Amino acid sequence: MIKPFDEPIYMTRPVLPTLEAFNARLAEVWSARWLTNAGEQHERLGRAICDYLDVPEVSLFNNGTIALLAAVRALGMRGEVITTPFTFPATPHAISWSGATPVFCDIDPVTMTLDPARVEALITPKVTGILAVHVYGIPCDVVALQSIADRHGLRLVYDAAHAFGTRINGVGIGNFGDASMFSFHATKLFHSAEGGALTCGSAAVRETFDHLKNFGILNQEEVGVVGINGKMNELQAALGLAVLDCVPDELRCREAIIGRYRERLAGMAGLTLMPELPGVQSSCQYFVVRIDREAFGCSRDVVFDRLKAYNVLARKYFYPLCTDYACYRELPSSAPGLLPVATEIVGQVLCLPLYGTLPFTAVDAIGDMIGEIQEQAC
Ligand code: T4K
Repeated sequence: MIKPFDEPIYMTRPVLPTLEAFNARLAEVWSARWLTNAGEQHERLGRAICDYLDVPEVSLFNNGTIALLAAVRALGMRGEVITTPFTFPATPHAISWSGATPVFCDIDPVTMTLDPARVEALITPKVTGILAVHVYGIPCDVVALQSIADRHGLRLVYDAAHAFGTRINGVGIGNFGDASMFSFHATKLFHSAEGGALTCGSAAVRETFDHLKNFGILNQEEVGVVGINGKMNELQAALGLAVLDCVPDELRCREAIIGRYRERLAGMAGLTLMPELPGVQSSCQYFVVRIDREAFGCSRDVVFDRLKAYNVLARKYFYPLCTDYACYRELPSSAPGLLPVATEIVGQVLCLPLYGTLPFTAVDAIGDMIGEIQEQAC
């Protein structure tokens, strides 16, 4: 048996700038004596994110979930909102916290994102919008979804939590739909420990996001709407600026690691590697594989448990489906019979360790371990 790793190999590790680089930014915060409420670091990070994502407008937030909530409210997505069950709980929660009801829709068998044909079949007069997720950073069918939204007069918001830096034919992913949400959580390629952003094409819409995240305050004597505190503070923004400097190197390392996984795992029976779509530049946020129990020889859950015995802490993102949570199980759209593709895929997915400092030797060993698990299963 291959020797287990001495230390746990986590699915991800945060990108960390040098302490010196972070301290230099902190020194600026200290000398300005300005800690939150649209300070200098916040403004600089906002401009840098606009440049990096190639979007006209950005509003920074304290985390991605509050950003999503603000987008749903600002864009008036009431009644019912069509979304995917194959995502992190924050996606349907943002709909529910806004007082709307999620309508779960099945996914495409290759991209694992919302299936546009299924979306269209679910539209009723109660539906006001679509909240689609670029799951694992794999882009949704943005053309088909936009056409559906236009034909039915629906809002279209993207949860792009995993898609920082994804491009479709050179176009930044934050340019599609009415708005896109990015998460800057510690586990993301780009992060500010906690944080998030909304991008959009219109300055007027961005202003509504800015008001909503600042209690709805219009000026010192007027509050226009029921807002919330969703502001990113100066410490988060300072960390974000320092991390952003590290992103190009991190991306190069992750691309090389993904290439190595692909070489090592290619052709293994019953294993489907994350799809590579033509014209798409990947965010390299996750490296997900699908394990077909029959063809591979054992189930995803067995591979997960055996990898753990080797000290490899892979993750079953995004198992279970949101429709299996107690808070959504009773919705009519949660019936598993309506979600055959998502129900099959959720039992197959496994995210393997992916972060810039993961050595090739570890990638090779993880490949050998998966091979050994298969040999033992057959
Ligand atoms: N929409 C989607 C589609 C999302 O995936 C998310 C968040 C959101 C919306 C909401 O965005 P935020 O409000 O979070 O900005 C993590 C993250 O907390 C969450 O941000 C993320 N998605 C989700 C997919 O993953 P957990 O509970 O699975 O993370 P945790 O603590 O188990 O950490 C995962 C791995 O990272 C571990 O193997 C260890 C490593 N790790 C983690 C942390 C926090 C570190 O090495 N250092 C760290 O500081 O949720």
